[in-house]
Parts: sequence; structure tokens; C-alpha cells
Amino acid sequence: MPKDRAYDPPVSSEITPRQVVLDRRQLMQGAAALAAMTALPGLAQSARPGKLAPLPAVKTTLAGALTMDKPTPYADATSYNNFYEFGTDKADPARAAGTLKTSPWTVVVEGEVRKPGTWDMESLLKLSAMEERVYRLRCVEGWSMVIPWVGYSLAELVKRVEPTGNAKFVQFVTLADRAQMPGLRSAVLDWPYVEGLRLDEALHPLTMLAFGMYGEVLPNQNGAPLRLVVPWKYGFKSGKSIVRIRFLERQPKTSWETSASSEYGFYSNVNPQVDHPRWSQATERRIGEDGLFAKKRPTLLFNGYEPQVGQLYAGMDLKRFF
Ligand SMILES: Nc1nc2c(c(=O)[nH]1)N[C@H]1C(S)=C(S)[C@@H](COP(=O)(O)O)O[C@H]1N2
Ligand SMILES: [Mo]
Repeated sequence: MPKDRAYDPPVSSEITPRQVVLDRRQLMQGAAALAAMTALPGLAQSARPGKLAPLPAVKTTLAGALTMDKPTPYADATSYNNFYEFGTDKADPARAAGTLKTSPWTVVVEGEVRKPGTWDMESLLKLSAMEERVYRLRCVEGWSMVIPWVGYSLAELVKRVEPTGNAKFVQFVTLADRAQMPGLRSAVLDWPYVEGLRLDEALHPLTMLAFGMYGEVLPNQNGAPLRLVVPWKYGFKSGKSIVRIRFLERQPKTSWETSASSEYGFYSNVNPQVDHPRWSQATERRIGEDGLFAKKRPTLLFNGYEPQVGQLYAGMDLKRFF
């Protein structure tokens, strides 16, 4: 390993073969070269709407990973957010997440895997080809957005760490650092924010590990430097700023279940027929379309991804497993 990386956190040589650990200088050169290729056909966004570092990607060919819906304006997608670590108001994350320190960053992979270890960002960024996928995201509160994410299927990472036969669930633990996150002073949730998926949900190709959006790296308020995106589930399943991924035999508790188990179940699949105890889930408001005459949209089963993911829940009572 080059000596100038001494300030970086340790990388497990077990999970990260020497050849995939890029020298920092090489990475910067690579990023610059990629940024210069904006004229390439098939290359996604190059407009740099937020003036953050570009994160080039190719348009996905994955079935179901593109919607015809118009992407939400970047300004809306980055200013109306839930990220309770920075406050509970929708405007709080954009205002307060500047204190999030996204580099250096590591993700610990542990539990029921043959290859546990610590991944640094360079290794994660080059684990698989970056794709742009335009997904709908439906918040449990009744609003939705359409976001061109940049990243790859979480399955790519899962396969690399080789889950054991005991692994049935995956838990995602996100950063909880009081020095960076003023929202942690409030007991509104049990910190750290934890979420979970069944292993087959984590392996579904639509489940995405996202590093960017709109052709750039993620803004802090959207979960930099990496987050999950599970497009057929309510938005809260998509944990932001992930630091730890645990493979488990038993179904883990999630922060939202812990806060109100009658309101938030483990599955949290988008379902217009299963109301939240305090409100209907039948319709949604699309952010960016909220003018006086904007119609509410009907919410779709599995957020419209039923052809791709319905089979995961065949025979399950979706009212019971909500
Ligand atoms: N760590 C963390 N992740 C989180 C949240 C949060 O409060 N903390 N909020 C969730 C909720 S409720 C939603 S709707 C989505 C919002 O993602 P977005 O800001 O990219 O639209 O992030 C999810 N991920
Ligand atoms: Mo949400």
C-alpha cells in the first residue's frame, strides 16, 4: 500500500485485494478523466446542478430501474429532506448537514459473512460500474420524488463478502456522531438510525447502494457519502450515511419500529391498501408539483415496482407484514 495513504483508515487486505485499492492520486486523475468524457454517448448527467464533484455513470439497462416520470428538480430534491440526525423539519438537513464530515469514510461489514472487514471509499467506488437509475422514492408521510441516483446494486457488495448459510437478514447502521449531527440531542429516534432488509431483498438488483445523484456525488443532506435506495419501500428504509452493514440470522429491530411498532413495520413496502394508523396511504404529492392545482397522484403497490419485486412477497399477508 502506498505510504501516502497512511492517514487513511485501515483497509482489510482480506476483503480488499491490493490491486483494487487505488492510489489517491490515481483516483483523482481517473475522476478528472471521467469528468472530461461528458460527450460520450450513454454517459449520464453532466450538468452539475449542485456544483459538487461529478460522478459519471452509464444509464442502467436493468429492467424497472428507469421511470418515465420527470425527475424532481435538483433544488427540491436537496432542500426538502428527512435526515433526523440534522433535525426533524424538512428544511433542517439542507441547512445543517454542512457539518457532516464525509471523508475519510469507512463501512464495516460484519456478522454472518465469510469475508468481514472494513471497506474504504476508494474500494467501494470501484467495486462495480456506476449506473444512473431514475427511481421514484415514496416517503411514508405522503410525498414522493423522482431521483436519478448514481451507484450500483447492493448485491455486488453482498456477493463479495459471501454471506454464510446463517445470514437471513441485513442490518444497516448509519452514522451517529453528536459532534457532527445536532439532531442526536433529541430523543426522537433511537440512535444510531438502523434499518434492515431480508437477505433476498438486499440481493434484489433494484436495491441500490447510491453514491451520487443528478450526475454528482451525494449532497450531505441526501446521505453522503453513501446510502441505500430501496425504491419499492417507504423512504425511511433507505438509510443515509451508512457506516456498518451487519449480516444476521434473526430479523433486526429498526429505529422506526422501536419508536412506534404499530405504525412502522419491518417490511414497509409501499402499499396504497394498507393505511398508516393515522393517515391514508392511497395517494401522494409529488414534490416540485405542489402548485395550487397540482393533483395528488395515486400511490402504486410496491411504488410501481410490483412486476420486479412482487414475487419476493408471494403468499405473504401484506396487512400483517406491513
Ligand atoms: N440516517 C437517516 N437516513 C434516513 C432518514 C433519517 O432520518 N436518517 N430519513 C429517511 C426518510 S424518512 C426518507 S423519506 C428518506 C429521504 O431521502 P431523501 O432526502 O434523499 O429524499 O431518507 C431516509 N433515510
Ligand atoms: Mo420518509
